[in-house]
Amino acid sequence: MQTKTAEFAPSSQSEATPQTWSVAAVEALYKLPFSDLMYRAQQIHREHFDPNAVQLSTLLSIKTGGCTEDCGYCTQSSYHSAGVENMKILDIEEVLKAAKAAKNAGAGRFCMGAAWREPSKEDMTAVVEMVKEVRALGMETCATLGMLNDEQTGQLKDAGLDYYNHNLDTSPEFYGNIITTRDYQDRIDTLERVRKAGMHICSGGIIGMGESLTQRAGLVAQLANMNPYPESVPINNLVKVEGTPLADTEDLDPLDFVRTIAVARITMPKAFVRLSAGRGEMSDAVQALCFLAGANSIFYGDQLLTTGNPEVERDRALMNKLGLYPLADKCH
Ligand code: SAM
Ligand code: DTB
Ligand code: SF4
Repeated sequence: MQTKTAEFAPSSQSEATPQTWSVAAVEALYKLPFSDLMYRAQQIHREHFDPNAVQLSTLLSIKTGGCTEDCGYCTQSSYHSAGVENMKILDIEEVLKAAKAAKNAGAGRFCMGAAWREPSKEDMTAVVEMVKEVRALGMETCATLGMLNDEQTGQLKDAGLDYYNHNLDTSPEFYGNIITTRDYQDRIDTLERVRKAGMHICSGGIIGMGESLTQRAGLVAQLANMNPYPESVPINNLVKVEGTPLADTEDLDPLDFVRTIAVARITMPKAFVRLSAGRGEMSDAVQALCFLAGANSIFYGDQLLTTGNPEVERDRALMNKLGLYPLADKCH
């Protein structure tokens, strides 16, 4: 695939005058006529980015299952019975093999995920090695390992970690319906430590967990009001898995997902907005609407963490059909 360099990549968000978004203002965006919302999102997208360039991140679960947290959506929680085994951490060789394959397939960023509440000392030693070696392949690095303390953010920064993913997941008001083993402030504290250590933040949430429109707007407002807001904002559509408490949640109207992408684009103009989990269940037409709404990043690779993602071949075909190309952005 032809790649394109990041000539439209955003400059640091900290330069911009921070704008505060009330939940009501975000909700009002959601309620715009669909065409007006899309038009606004596209105008803003085109002001800051090449609208045809898409950032590609490949995910690898480096430690799967057996998690001590009770996140209601998650297959990896030991509170649920989604049939995911508690596995040990992958060897560095397996991680590098997957990273090389991702690079060869055209991914620019490699994201390592672990089913931990927080990493232990030994976990950190292994992850630091992985980050160094993946970065040495010339890829951007991202990790999502749960909560971090100051020492750990320092270790990851020194190892060369470019992005840390830690999602707010939902609004503060709805959070307690989904997770009880750690609170919203824990998440904000970790994100503040990541920022203080000088890494880029990847933070977003999940749509379609039974939240109200106001609560959905509440998540976007929380993200947009971070100062600076995250460089990368993954918007996940809940992947419903048998054995998790959210397995029987009512389906989200795909247009409400598209609206969320547009609202994220308008409120966080310079962020990479990632059309994340749930693409496997989306038609090409819905995905095309998401790109029109301002999504400019995807998870690329046949697997997310424990669930499937569209196959690389299908994504290549979709990108060709839409005239999209991978962004060869480098933040280091
Ligand atoms: N254990 C770490 C943590 O929770 O911070 C990192 C891995 S965790 C699986 C990363 C994120 O994946 C979650 O915060 C959530 O937003 C997303 N996620 C997990 N399961 C999902 C599902 N079934 N559908 C959509 N998103 C999901
Ligand atoms: C994010 O926001 N979504 C990714 C990544 N960050 C770590 C994870 C999606 C997980 C989907 C369910 C699974 O595969 O287990
Ligand atoms: Fe554990 Fe992360 Fe899954 Fe929550 S989302 S149960 S912390 S792996």
